[in-house]
Amino acid sequence: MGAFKEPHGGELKQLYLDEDAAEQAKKDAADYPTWDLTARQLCDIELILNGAFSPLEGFLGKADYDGVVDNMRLANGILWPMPITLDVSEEFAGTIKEGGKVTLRDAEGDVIALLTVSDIWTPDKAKEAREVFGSEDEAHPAVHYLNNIAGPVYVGGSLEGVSVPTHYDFKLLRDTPAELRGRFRKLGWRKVVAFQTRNPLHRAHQELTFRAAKESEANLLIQPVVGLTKPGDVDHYTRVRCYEHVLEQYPEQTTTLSLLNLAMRMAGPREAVWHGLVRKNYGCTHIIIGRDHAGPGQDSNGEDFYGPYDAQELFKEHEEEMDISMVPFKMMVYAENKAQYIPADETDKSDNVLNISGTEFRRRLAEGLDIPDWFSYPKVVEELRKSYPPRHKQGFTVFFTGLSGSGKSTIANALLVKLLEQGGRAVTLFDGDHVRKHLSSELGFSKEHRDLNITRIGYVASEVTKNGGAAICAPIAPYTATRRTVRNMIEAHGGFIEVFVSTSLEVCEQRDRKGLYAAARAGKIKEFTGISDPYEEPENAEVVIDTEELSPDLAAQRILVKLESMGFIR
Ligand code: PPS
Repeated sequence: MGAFKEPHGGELKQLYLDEDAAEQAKKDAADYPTWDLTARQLCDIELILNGAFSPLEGFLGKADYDGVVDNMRLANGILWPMPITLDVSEEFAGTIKEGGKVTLRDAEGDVIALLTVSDIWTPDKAKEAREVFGSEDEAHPAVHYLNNIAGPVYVGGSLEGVSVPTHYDFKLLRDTPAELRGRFRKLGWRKVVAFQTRNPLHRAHQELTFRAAKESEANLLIQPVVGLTKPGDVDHYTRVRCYEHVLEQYPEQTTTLSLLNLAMRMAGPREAVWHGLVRKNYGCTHIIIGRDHAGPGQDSNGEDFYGPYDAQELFKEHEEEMDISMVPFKMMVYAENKAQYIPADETDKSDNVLNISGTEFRRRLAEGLDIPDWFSYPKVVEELRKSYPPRHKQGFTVFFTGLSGSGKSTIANALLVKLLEQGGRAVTLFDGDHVRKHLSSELGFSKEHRDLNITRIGYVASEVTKNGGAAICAPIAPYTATRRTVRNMIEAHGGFIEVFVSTSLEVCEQRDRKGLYAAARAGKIKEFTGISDPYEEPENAEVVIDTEELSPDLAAQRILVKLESMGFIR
């Protein structure tokens, strides 16, 4: 396989207009309907325009899309496994026509490209899910995206690039295919093995990548994905700082690092072929394909979406045509008795093999426990510990929910004082009444307004949590779905402890400290929770408090014990 032949399907595409034409296009752009590109579309368009997705010249038209979905081929027969489509709303689709132009902008309103529309159609998403991702199960992140996030109409057409999408981070590490090919040429690298990753690298990865490069007598390109990866992955800022540390571990002049702004689909076998074609475009001659490459995890029945070697098999079938070689990924394990990493299939009975799984590694990070040097590099662990501090250094939100007069505020106040007494974190209380006065004064009690009120509280609490503080929220929050939304907002940044104050309606009404229940019964207050408006009881709250049994002091104490057992306070 020769290095640096032009990629499959012809030359490397470069779809940007020259400077004068781009200036003119920016002026013309105002005359066309505008579509604001989504985060995924921005990733896709960058790689179409810079040639990483050669031979694509735009978002797929209908014939190409059908071919790609049915048999991984464009209408002209060229291998291309992933539908790269521009999904839009029905409303927007109604404003455009085939043959017309569309202005594509980024979130700041900058014109990225002009699209000449070739096709507008409504795809069969269930078929796309089955054929491309092998399943209609929404536990697959790409199927979830297809069904719930992507617009219902696809628009195909060719692109004229106007401006390069802006990145403010890691500028020196971002390369176009032409730039990376140029670097390889300059360095005299005739054979290059690419390593694709969306995770931080530890010693085992360094060992396996270096071994793969050595065995192929090639140089090594670490090309991590920094576009969109699997939800829950380590953020790319942290990862890139880690990669830079790992780079120091390779012998000089052997290895280079370049970031790829790809939006992954986690499509296993098809994704592996796609990754191969992209790396070929970047000038690589080999790519490492591992066990369960780009795997999406498990489906709703707890079964793997793809077999562990499906990706390698599909790649092998098309390897010749793709003109890039697969280097199968070897599992490396640490043999303590030999004080070195060896391939798992070369160990023998006398070896004392050590391993720390991904889950165990995350547990140790969360609890601030030891991570041995044989597993990772101290500088990598330090970066990860800074971004993912142990729980006792993370922020958290205690979110009370319960009927009016159930005792939420009283317990919340007791908890506030106890946390302040302990010290160590800034504590902020968002009590229902206070929030209604300062944050949501214009809102009433319709479902829509209550949801808005709760998501506002959730947003502010998530900011407090993100910055390491403790937020205590005490609204009624009557709807399960809204509470779940808030949980998702906050759990991304720290702890979320839902406390259901389960005081019954009868008791709340008997107490009626503010006289609101009487007024509600008399019809003077409308939409009153429990009387004329619903309250959906939480089923999975971390703490349930029955105020008929527990004093506010003991209730607050119970929450502190929960926080302790979860590791947030010690
Ligand atoms: S919600 O549903 O979470 O947005 O409600 P919240 O922001 O917690 O506001 C509840 C407080 O507002 C007073 N109030 C009412 N509650 C429920 N329904 C109606 N219609 C209503 N009108 C006024 C009441 O005092 C609630 O305070 P708490 O502290 O819960 O008793």
